[in-house]
Amino acid sequence: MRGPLYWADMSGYDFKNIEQHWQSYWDRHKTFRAISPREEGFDPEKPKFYVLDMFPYPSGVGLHVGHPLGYIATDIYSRYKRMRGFNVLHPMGFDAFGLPAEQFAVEHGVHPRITTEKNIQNMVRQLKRLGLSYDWDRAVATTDVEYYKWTQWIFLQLFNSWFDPAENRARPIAELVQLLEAEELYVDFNGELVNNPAEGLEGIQGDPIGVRKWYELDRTERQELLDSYRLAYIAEVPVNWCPALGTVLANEEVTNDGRSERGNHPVYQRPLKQWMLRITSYAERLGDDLELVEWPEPIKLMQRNWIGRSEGALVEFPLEGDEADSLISVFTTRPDTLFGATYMVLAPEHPLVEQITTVEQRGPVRQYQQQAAKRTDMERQAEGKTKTGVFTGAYAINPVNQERVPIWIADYVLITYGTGAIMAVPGHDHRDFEFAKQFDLPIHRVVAPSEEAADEPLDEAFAATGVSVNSAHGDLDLNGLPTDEAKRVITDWLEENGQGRAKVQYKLRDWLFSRQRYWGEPFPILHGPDGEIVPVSEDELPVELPEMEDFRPHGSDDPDAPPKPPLGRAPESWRVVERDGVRYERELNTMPQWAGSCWYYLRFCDPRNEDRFVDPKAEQHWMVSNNAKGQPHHGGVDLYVGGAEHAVLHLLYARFWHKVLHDLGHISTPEPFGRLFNQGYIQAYAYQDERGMYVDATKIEETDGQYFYEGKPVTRTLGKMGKSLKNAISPDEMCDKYGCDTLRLYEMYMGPLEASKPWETRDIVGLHRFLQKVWRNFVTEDGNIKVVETPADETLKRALHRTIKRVSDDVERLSFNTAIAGLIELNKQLTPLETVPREVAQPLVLMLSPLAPHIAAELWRRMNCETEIAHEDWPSYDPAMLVEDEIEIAVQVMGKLRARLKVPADADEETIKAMAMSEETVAQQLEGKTVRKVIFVPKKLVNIVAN
Ligand code: ANZ
Repeated sequence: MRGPLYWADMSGYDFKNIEQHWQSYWDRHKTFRAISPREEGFDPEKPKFYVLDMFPYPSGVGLHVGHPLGYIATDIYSRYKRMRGFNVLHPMGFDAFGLPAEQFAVEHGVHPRITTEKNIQNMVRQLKRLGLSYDWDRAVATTDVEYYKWTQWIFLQLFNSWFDPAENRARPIAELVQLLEAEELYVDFNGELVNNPAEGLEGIQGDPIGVRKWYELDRTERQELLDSYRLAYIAEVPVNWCPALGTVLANEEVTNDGRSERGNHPVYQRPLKQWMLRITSYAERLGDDLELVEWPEPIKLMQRNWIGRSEGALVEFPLEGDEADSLISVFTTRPDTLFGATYMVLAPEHPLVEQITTVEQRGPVRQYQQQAAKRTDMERQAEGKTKTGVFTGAYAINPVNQERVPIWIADYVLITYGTGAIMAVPGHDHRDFEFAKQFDLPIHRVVAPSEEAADEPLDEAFAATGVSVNSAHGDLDLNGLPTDEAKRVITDWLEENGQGRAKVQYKLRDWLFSRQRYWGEPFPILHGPDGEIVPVSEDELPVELPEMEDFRPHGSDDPDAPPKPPLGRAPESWRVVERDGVRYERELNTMPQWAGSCWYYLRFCDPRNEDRFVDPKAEQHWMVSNNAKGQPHHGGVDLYVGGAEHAVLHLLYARFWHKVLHDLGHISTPEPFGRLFNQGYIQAYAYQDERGMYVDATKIEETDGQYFYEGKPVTRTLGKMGKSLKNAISPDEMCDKYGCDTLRLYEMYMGPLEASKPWETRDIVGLHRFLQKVWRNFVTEDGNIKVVETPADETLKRALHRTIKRVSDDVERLSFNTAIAGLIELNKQLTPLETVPREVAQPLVLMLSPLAPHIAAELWRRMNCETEIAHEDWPSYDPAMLVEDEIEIAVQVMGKLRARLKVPADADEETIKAMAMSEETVAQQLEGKTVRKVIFVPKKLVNIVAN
């Protein structure tokens, strides 16, 4: 592997040429190629390690120094794992469909593919300049036709599957047909599947008598039945419709005051026919399987809250005097409070409203419904808002005591949750209490801290648990039972009396999966003349986006105008497909941006496969991992690093697709990401002038602690780095000035990886000096290497072994700031020496190489090492050399003792500070905070000031 040495600029550390040389060397030699099974050079003995970054959206502005924080960290870890003998997969790609590219294209009249490709090129250039050890041969963009062909294929898998509740997994829809044909399953009159004809008689909805068999259904009924069970289906659902943008928006894309995040246009709630994915079938498994993965607790909690599991009961309230025996079904988490239900509330959109409202109440009810339609769910549920509502004139009967309860409609009840109706218990629910006060409805106490307090008046809702009181009628007596017990007793009673049953309810909604956009994956779906939905067959994939001149969504001022997706204007040759003389129209919506990122980590295992989305051998090699005990762990990617902003959507959607593919036997693991790590943010000072406008942070002058812009005073605040605060710093600029090895070290040295921390360009110099010192310790002024074969003295040897132990431990737990501190310390010990003993020089350069790979590769070669340093073994230490004096240091955060730290007696201030900050409990305290100041009392104390 010995090539020509690079001899430029003998006088000093010539980072520019060194970095250029090694980057092009790695490119040419494909040094970081990951080798899959069936590929030449594959070594089955080598364990694999899969390190993944959340791939970026290729935006036109390129990267700022905040973006690569996580990329640098994963790169260090990947390089380290390679040196530890792993076959490392470390790929990169681009999440390239989506609104910004399309918006840019519309504004500048360029095709989104052209802008996207240009942006990708620029990002690749920027990433390569950071010396990141990606296997670039595996790069994919979600917009590549060869990639989205398989996104469409996965969509077909979803379309052709149903979720079998009996087995709690997805199965091919053909198996549902078989079960129906074999009469192992029947359909009841609610369209629900039952496996025993008698069950149809017992539906708690009351009405069905008997069931229907498959052969009794006509063609359309069969089609409808199957469609209603597919994991991908079309439904009319209330959506955020933005006529001005001509598209449906996700909740996250709508502001609190009901306007579009982009462009600030009005957004209306309206029912529209949309593609949906049945993620709700997986609610239980998505919640339970969080146990299987090693993720930060706050992210698991956010996913659990998003899934929103509630245990409770469905209770049926009969309508008073209703011959048709209609029932109002409610979901409650507190069935024990049933005796305190003094009224009911239906969501204004509830289908029963129309039927039950009395003639006198029709006017006000209708008016209220119109008013409610204008509000978003968020507004409707806002705390502290005065409760509003209207009486329908109708009554229901409380099933436990036969009392009449008035039925109201009110917008604090949402149609999208539970059954869209509630039993109101004002004595024990805050919202119901406010409502009852507002409208003078009775408030009863049915729960008390103790039985003695049964008749204590209620000044506010008593929402806590306690014992049931005032809750007996006929054979049912809950009095004196603690809340949990009362819930059980009443639920059993309801079930026995056919008035209800236990129910687990989830907040999770099915995933709205279509967008009225051009720049997305087309659906592989055709619509027949009589509304029939036909999938495109696999061998006809991909369905390519048609070339179009005008791909703009056509907006409208009229909120009732139907959506007109841009693909509706595609040439007829694309839109219309003829088969056996029948004309089919292609689906005109496209998939949302989340689709492509749901499975890219699988494609990286086998990115050029033309016959399958991933080869099973490659998938098994890269995705099946062993834990410390040698058993396969449950997630495939061994380390996934990205921002916490993806806590729910991307991570939940990807888990869902993964589980479906797993159920259908296409992949091996139940979870996609075994270990997740969230890096913090890089913040930067931002400056505002008197008018509050942000001014260019690079043009600020400081005098006596005051900040000036063009001579005028400005105020300084700390904010997320970016274009909007005018405080972005480009990595290109830092690479030009100091080199990317310096930039990499600085970003890692700023603090623990998970903490957010402010960028200080003047501090980067410190790390640059460190590398210059390393260079001077190894290379003479006239370019000769100072490494010699003479042995090191005892003290230096001990220092080396201590450093190896420490840096290995630190890198293993992603604590790169302390690892760097360790190397700085070791390098200091070399400074007074004329020459460096090889037995110290080599391990030092090896340890430096994941962190600052270019200078390390250069020194390695100058030391006459013939091997590729990237594939060298990580140095090991001799435990006998570690015995040493240690002292204990107290670590405080904001003056509060958080840890006691054992540090080497001779550790310097910087090292101790860095160790203190990365200590586990301290790091936890610092999470999400910014370190303002670190006070150091030698041999005693570190106190960290952060907020
Ligand atoms: C009676 C009751 C008594 C309730 C009590 C609470 C306390 P979570 O935990 O979020 O699942 N609810 C049910 N469906 C609703 C809807 N569509 N819109 C608004 N509120 C709804 O909350 C479940 C509780 O929220 C249910 O239990 C119901 O009020 C209300 F002392 O029923 B409860």
